[in-house]
Amino acid sequence: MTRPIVDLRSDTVTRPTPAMRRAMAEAEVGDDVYREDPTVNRLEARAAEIFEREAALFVPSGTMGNQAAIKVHTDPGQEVICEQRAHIFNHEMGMMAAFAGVLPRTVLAEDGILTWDLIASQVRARSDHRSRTGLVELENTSNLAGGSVYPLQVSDEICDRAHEAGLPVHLDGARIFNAGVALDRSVVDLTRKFDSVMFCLSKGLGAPVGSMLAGSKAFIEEARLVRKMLGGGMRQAGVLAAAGLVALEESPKRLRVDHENARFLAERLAEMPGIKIEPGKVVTNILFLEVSGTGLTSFELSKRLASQGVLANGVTAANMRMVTHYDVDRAGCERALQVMRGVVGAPQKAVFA
Ligand code: TLP
Repeated sequence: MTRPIVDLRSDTVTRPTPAMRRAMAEAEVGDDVYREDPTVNRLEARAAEIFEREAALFVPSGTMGNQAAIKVHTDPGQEVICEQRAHIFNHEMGMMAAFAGVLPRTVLAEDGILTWDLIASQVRARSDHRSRTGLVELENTSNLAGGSVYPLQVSDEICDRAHEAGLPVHLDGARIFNAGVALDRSVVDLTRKFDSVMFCLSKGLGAPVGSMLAGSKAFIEEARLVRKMLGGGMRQAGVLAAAGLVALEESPKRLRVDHENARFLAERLAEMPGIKIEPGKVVTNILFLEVSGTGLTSFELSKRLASQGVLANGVTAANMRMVTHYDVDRAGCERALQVMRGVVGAPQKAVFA
């Protein structure tokens, strides 16, 4: 009998739940470019309500949401201050330069968590010689820093001080509901001071497609135009929005399970030969392992795990990422650990065979 795959590559791999599929089949639809899709309209209104914002916009992906926000907030030639591991800088295909014509000014921060002190020294005012700062961007949770979470007073202070300096602040909140669960705070508390917020329906919340951008009415009207420029006017998108509505109502309350599973994995991986991880730092659903002590690169390790039905991606040669989500239960985690033990515990001869 073949065993089911344990897919720890990302929480993007979640498939729609039966409730989502039912809602999709029954969705009322219309043409969303004419603003006539009732299900999209409901999703946008509900997202705005949950985040206590004037308006929200359904976009096909987190990348489009972030890039539309950058385009609306900035002018060409300006700089965007973000953490060195930010998704907008590393994983959005250079789009801030290609589309908005802006430069990233990156700052390395411990655990991916910027502070106002780190940002302040990078802010460039109007000058005859230098490009000017147009935007500050934070990511919560910070994906490439291992799902770390901004303490509320730190992100609040950044927003307050950036605003005093005349700068807008955008939040890449792809996993903001995970941050909310980790801090036991509402997403409103975590996001109220940001000028705009992007969050994903298609990650831990489990919807098949889509992200939301939330902000003021004026901001969202501009972002709607940018979405259209990017080819993101989706017509009868109610079939997707229907799954998003289910995700928004049902999924946040179960993210705690993903966090417990991530900590469960981290604690046991930490005991394996050649693997380094600090379980105490695993506070949401993402874990990074340092694997060089195993004698394998993360890419080789990844191949060996895959051959036994466990999927996890190498990020750098020394680092591997695992992400827990709705489609991986505790038994799946146990199976992943068992396979990992078999691979890293194998004698060197077999390892390099
Ligand atoms: N992240 C993906 C990959 O692109 C790395 C993943 O598997 O984690 N912001 C953050 C913080 C993200 O992690 C992602 C996706 C996005 C934005 C973009 O979302 P999509 O994939 O919907 O464009």
